Amino acid sequence: MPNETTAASVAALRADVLRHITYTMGKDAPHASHYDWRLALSFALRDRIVEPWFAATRRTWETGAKRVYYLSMEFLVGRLLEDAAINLGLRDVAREALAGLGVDFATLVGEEPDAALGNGGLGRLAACYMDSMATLGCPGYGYGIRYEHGLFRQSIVNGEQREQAEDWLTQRHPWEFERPESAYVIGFRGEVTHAQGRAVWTPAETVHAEAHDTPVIGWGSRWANTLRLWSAKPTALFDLARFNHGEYAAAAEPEALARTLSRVLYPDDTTFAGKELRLKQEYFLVSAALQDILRRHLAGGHALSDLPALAAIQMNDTHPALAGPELVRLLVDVHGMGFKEAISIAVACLGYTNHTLLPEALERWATYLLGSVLPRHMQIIEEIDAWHARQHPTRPHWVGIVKHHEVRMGDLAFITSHRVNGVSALHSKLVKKTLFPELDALHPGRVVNVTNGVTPRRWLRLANPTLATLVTGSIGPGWEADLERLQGLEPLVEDAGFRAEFAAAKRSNKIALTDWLRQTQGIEANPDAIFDVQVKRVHEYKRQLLNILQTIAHWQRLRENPGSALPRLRVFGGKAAPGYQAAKEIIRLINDVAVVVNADPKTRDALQIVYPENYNVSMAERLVPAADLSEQISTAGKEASGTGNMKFALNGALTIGTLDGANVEIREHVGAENFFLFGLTAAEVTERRRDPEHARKAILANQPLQDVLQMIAEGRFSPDDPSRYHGLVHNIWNSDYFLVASDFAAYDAAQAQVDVAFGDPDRWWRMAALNTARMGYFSSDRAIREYMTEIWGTKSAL
Ligand code: NBG
Repeated sequence: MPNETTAASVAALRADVLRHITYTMGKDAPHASHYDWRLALSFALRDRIVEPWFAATRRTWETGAKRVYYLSMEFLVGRLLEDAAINLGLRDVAREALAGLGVDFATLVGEEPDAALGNGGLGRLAACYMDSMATLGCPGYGYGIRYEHGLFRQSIVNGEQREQAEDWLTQRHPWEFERPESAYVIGFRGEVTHAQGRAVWTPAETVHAEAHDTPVIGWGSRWANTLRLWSAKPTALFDLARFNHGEYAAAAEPEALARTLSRVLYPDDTTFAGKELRLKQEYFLVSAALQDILRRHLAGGHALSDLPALAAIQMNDTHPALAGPELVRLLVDVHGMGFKEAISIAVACLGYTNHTLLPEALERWATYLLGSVLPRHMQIIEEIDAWHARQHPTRPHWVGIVKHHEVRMGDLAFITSHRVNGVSALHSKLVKKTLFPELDALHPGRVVNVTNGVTPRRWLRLANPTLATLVTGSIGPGWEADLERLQGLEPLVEDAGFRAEFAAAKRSNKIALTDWLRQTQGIEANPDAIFDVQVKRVHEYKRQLLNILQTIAHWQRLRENPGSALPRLRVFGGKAAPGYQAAKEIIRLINDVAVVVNADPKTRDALQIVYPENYNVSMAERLVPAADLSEQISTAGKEASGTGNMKFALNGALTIGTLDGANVEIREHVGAENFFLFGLTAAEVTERRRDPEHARKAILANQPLQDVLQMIAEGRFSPDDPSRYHGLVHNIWNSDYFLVASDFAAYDAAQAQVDVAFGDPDRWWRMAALNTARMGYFSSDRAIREYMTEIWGTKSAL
């Protein structure tokens, strides 16, 4: 690490913080608030990022290195202050510098709002990948939208989710640089005419996309890349004539219209929101990004035919799938290239990552909508479709992009990319077999797998300083950028002293969580209980329902036989999409059950349920280090990968899980004996669904489950409204698409195994430490290296 904590570095940072208090915040130090100090510190750290950032940019220009452009509608970065301090090697320096001024570093860190520009795994993955690209010296840009309102704030009122607008930008955001000079015109609607053999699109509406750049510094400050987020601005300022006529609201209309484009993040990533505004947002991002990419390429004096040698463009799911048609449009209509050359350049540049098999999440736009919002793109999409059809005359007739008056964005992304990847081994196999079997057969080798990863800087070093210190003390520094080194812990696992230290680190994290629960939830939790955590978006396929049903069965057994199980704290957290009623009902059920169970004097010491509201990245940073047990219990074949599963296992939690997504590979790496496996496999799930009686049979075969459903149906957890959950219970008996009933018995048995293992501390801590030691593979650095060699064809510029 650079930047030792020396008296000189502390004094220098302190002086810079004071300078920013005075000249940036305009405050006299004795009157500065926490807010002032946090911003001043952020500016002082940002100053230290600027030099390496410039150096990286200069080096990329000088060496003519290929750049990666990561297009994503979501970047779930969370807080940035501590992350920047850690990657700069200045966390301790900052703490000391502030302490000398009578300011507490941790307090400032805790007051930073989360940048919640994403929904869940897909957006957080993009943020981890930005960190790894910067750490590996892979020259690159993240392109996204600077939403004024990120993911909604969740509160739980009488057990129910309420949504409030999120307002991270009401405070000054110190990490970004506004670039009013980097603005592009983005068009919508209008008409297409032809002149001199070329199509001329005259949009009826236009907005400006204005860039905001946030430097992303890598570990050890050796490289920095740019996260460039676009915000929408009107092309025409407000209408002075109308204003002068007293039409004040109408005068401001163009501005309001434009701004809606970057106003809100769509709060759903698992269903396809067929909204015109969403389509416009997607095109807004894609067009701004591609205009910027071509401008940079041409500024370097390169021929357009050289674009694939210098630019790799990755589409994060289908949301930016208009990148293919937009690139073709710019090359053909603006730069006069022939269609065939343009499409082959597009395919050579583009890659597509698929993140879901759920059919309801695959984007499809009605042709009349796409054709009216983007008339020229509709023509180009049809041209691409015809070109592809000509190349594959023997293809099955149902293969194609435009079918049944819809544009299928998955097929578009596939056809316009040279590589398509899934995000875990199982998922990639299913992408080939079930999602795109025909396209896979036409393009053998195009579909590859890159199993997801998470950044060890944030998810171990930052979030879990106690364990990070133990790791460094045991195997030396450097694992943060070379996570496979964690293997060095393996021999230590046999050492009782090491295991005791490992357990002590976990215990101190659990105590910290207990303190937080006391302060925020008013709950007195027992730090010696098993901390059993399920945090993620709430969705039927993720089966929070299975968890709460088993919790009720467990509670019943405890009532009959107190002392029959070890104490447990069951933590749930996560948001449901506002329009997703079934998921909201599950949240309510969990909270209703919590009220009854937590009030039971018979079981209070042995079982507690908590649902802290507004789960986000910074809450994950508290929960992950404190968990003993990680719940990864989706219906097999539904979770593309999961990344929470990786964070928990890396921090020494054991997984209870199905053979789904990356669970499969996690289990292979940590060892089957260190993983609580249960449930049907993906193939068995498909098979079981063929029996229309599957749920009924499973329920009738399992008395505890039958009792649980009976209690819920009778209103035991909703005495004020006994029929509240009739629909839910009816649905489990009669359809149960996600096979909660069929997996219940196996899950219940696996939970009993957890108790057995936790009751044997030697065994448990050996298992837990082996999880940490064997998770090196799941670093996002490994994943990004695979993207660089298998998909992007780029090299480190370090
Ligand atoms: C999510 C999957 C997760 C996966 C992340 C990141 C979407 C559409 N998909 O299983 O559900 O870990 O993507 O790949 O958000």
